[in-house]
Amino acid sequence: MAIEFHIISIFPGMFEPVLNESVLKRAREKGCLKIFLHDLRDYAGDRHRTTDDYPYGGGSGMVMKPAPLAAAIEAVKEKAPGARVVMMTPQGVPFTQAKALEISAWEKVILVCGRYEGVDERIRQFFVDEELSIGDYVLTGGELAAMVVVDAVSRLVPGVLGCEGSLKEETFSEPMLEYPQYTRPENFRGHAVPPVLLSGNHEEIRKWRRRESLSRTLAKRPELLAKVQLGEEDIKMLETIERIV
Ligand code: 6GU
Repeated sequence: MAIEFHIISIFPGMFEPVLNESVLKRAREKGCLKIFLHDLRDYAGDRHRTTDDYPYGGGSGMVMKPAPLAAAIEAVKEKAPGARVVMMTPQGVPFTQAKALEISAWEKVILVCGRYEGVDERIRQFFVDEELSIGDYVLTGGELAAMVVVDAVSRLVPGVLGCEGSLKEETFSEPMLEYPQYTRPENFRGHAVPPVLLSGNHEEIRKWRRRESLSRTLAKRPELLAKVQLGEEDIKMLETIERIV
């Protein structure tokens, strides 16, 4: 399995330092992750390689011109037939783990990074399949958001992570927070590891971890619990957990 990302941006240089480290670097070397960067300025028609202009109707800020974006999307679509076009914008639908899983099954993705105060509405209407936001705050542009999407999606593509087992239990596949983890030493500056983890009793360890996940989720992200399919054991455990908030 492999996935191919095409990223359209006026700052293609932002991506390599991030996408050329660690897991993603190795995935690219192995060939299961392909990333192509496209400089939007290459599709500007003028000598100054202009990609923005003043808004009709006035107001502050600049708007990304439609022509360079349309030309870039069309050219990239020709190199990547069948690719879906995703625009990164704070107006998009929230990017979630479920969305990451959906995208990880696509073969080719074009990520368009918005900049300035906005993008000409006709691009959104006629050239983009969907819009994604990574959260309720405003970034100076879609570049960091696109990197978040590439990272979260890539690690779900078979072969990208060395150990596929680590995918199963993690946060948000079931929308619960993870239990606390410890490694050596057994006593760190006077603070001991919970004894159950040293007991060798796998059933007790499983129960302790489940209870910790439930209590953490209840304390920090109670709204997530509504989405979890709680079992009989979970409900019993929750009854013994005091609500902290
Ligand atoms: Cl995708 N773009 C920008 N500019 N700001 C954001 C965002 C995207 N997601 C959250 N904030």
